Amino acid sequence: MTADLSPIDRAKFVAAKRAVEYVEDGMRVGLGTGSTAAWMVKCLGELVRDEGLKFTGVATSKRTAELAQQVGVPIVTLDEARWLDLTIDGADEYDHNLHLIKGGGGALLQEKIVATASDQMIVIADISKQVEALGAFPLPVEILKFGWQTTKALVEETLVSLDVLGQTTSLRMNRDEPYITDEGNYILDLHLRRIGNPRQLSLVLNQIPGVVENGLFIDICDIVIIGNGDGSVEVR
Ligand code: ABF
Repeated sequence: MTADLSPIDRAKFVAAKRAVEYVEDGMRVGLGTGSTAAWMVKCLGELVRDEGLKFTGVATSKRTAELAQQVGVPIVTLDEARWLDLTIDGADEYDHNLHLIKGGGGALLQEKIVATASDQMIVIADISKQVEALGAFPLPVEILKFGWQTTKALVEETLVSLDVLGQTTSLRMNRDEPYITDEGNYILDLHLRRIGNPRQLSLVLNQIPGVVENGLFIDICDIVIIGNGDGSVEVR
């Protein structure tokens, strides 16, 4: 599975490989979305096949559910699982408080619901995701289609009132059409450069009617496992 990996893929793979060591028999495990999380799902598939690991997964996107099926990871819905022991997912940025920006892959809503329903959340990442302050990566905000332009204007007004740097927003596109999430919503990407107070911004954004959820994960992540291109791993 790992022959001829580029340094970046090796970094993602070794982080994923270390993270699956936390999965024990009988656990209910949230399965993240994205290229790093995909390595984790493949590693779990290997453990099921080669070592008879018995656990159930809850996918955070259609993509992840499909991959899990392909590699033989048993999946149930979150409603069937109700509460999870552990979620393993990627991130777009993490800071020294282990606050995150997620949602670059478009699955932030299910990712946040699943991570919040877990006793423990482990983020797997390469070192490029580590930042001094969140915000260089555009902050995804999932919004309803209904009245989306009004919601966008309200979000922009809110950013101005909070004096957040940058302040441009764009509707995420998929070729010539708006990007549609698994839940049938749109995504606004907020280009902010630096988020001084992520906790406040997250709370205020979620007060806006039309906003379904934002990509700031505050006090949700417990551990970050960082993979490096040379195959070494750090745990924070
Ligand atoms: C998911 O995948 C997202 O929340 C995040 O946007 C993205 C990270 O993707 P990758 O691992 O491909 O960089 O975890």
